[in-house]
Amino acid sequence: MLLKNLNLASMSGSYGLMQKAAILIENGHIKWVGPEVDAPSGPAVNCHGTLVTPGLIDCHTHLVYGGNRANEFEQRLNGADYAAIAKAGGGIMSTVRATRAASEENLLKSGLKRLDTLLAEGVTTVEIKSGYGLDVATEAKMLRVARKLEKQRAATIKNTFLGAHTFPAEYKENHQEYLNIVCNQSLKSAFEEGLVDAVDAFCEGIAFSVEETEAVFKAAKKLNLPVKLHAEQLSNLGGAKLAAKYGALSVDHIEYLDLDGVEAIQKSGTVAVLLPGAYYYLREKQAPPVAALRSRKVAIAIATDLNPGSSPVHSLLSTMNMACVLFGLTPEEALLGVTKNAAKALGLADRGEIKVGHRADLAFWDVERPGDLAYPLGFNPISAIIQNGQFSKAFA
Ligand code: DI6
Ligand code: FE
Repeated sequence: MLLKNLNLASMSGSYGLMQKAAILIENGHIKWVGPEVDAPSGPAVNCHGTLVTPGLIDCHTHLVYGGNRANEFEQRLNGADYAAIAKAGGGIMSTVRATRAASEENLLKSGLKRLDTLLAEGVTTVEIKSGYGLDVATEAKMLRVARKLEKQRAATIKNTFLGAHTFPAEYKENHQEYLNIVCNQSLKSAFEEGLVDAVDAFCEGIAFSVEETEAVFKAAKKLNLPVKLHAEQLSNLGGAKLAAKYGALSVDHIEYLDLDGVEAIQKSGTVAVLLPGAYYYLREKQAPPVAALRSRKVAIAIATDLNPGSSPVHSLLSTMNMACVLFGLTPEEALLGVTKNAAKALGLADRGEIKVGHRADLAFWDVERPGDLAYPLGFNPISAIIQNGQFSKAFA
């Protein structure tokens, strides 16, 4: 398939702009890209001068879960705080109870609705974490649902095991026992079922300590799985430094990351994933250290963190806007954060830019310039979508 009359933003390095560009797709991959005048001959799809970017990548979501936490949203606005709700048995544990009780069929149905909302904005790759099961069977159930979601849509889904999301009520007083279950049972059996692409943990006062997180990372490394970490979201425990030591793909949240932490992830080539949705919903005051990340040239990605508690955000475009307004990212950094750098955060070398050899995952937009994508809130300028070389949404 040859596409002509494109306003290209390849996202190679920076926007990588080219007017009157053409793209040749073969076997789901980009075979050729360049000025239209140099394009191979043959019948072509006229793209009417629309802007084309790589398909967007949401590299951090928890979109498979049961129940909802609208009540906690209301409680917080009546003065309760996120950590206090969690300590009282709500928070993550509340979603754990609902997810354990939900059938696979219901999780699939509600997950599909959320996934489709993301995909409608030109998202073509989504990461989904477990972590609302916290027992062997339910962790596997969540990841199985994520694999089924991938079968039902042309999008790529990457599964992340998050058995170390928090200590379930039944092991609150016996961390060691739960760690044994995570490392030697849950992770192992989900891995053997082919359900795990990476391993994550929540390193925080209300969840796993640095030492406990390290035990999970060791178990991941034994299985040759890449790691990532929810780090320094509510406080600075030094989780990012540990993640860097284990060559983590990404450290996520990082509002409380200090300069030592920035330097550690710079050395390890770990991506800094910013989650402005959680910052916004929790009405957090401390913003992540964007200036330090920038000056050290750490790759910055952004993601929805779609989850029922701290970030019921179902829009990656809105997340780009929030990263700009709340964290001061430039629109260009925001777009790199959902393309090239988000691919890196998932360890995917075959997407995130429009270049030869990459997957033909493309989003077409009714906007003049790529910077316009981060500008509105609640408006979706998508025009067409190509997923793995095929139109999943055609030009109107
Ligand atoms: N941080 C988050 O933002 C999610 N998990 C985590 O460790 C959401 C957790 C939740 O409140 O359900
Ligand atoms: Fe998260």
